[in-house]
Amino acid sequence: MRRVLAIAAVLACTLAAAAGCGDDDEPEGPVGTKTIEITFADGTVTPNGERVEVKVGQPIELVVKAEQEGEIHVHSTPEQEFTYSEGTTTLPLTIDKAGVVDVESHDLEQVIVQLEVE
Ligand SMILES: [Cu+2]
Repeated sequence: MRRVLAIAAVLACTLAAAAGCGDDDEPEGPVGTKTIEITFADGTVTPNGERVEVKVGQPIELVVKAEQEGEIHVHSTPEQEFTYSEGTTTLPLTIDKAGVVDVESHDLEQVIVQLEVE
């Protein structure tokens, strides 16, 4: 019985997070810049498909750390492409339509983050 309740609590929590409730570290208020750190190392990338909530028009900065240069695709409409260099590169971007936008490395064939734009 106790176990069933625990599972129900976890489910409720997951649903709340999916709906955009309270999984943010940032305080509510004027929309600041959303910084997303992306690290390429040893043929992998971090994060790895994680969902990140942003607002329509919110300034976003992808801070990319990499051992070699490469390219990031942002599957917004229209699509945006960014190149980063060896070391740390900061890529500013905004999404002006609501929806889920994949940010991908085609070199690794990997979704880095999915921007949940609302
Ligand atoms: Cu792409």
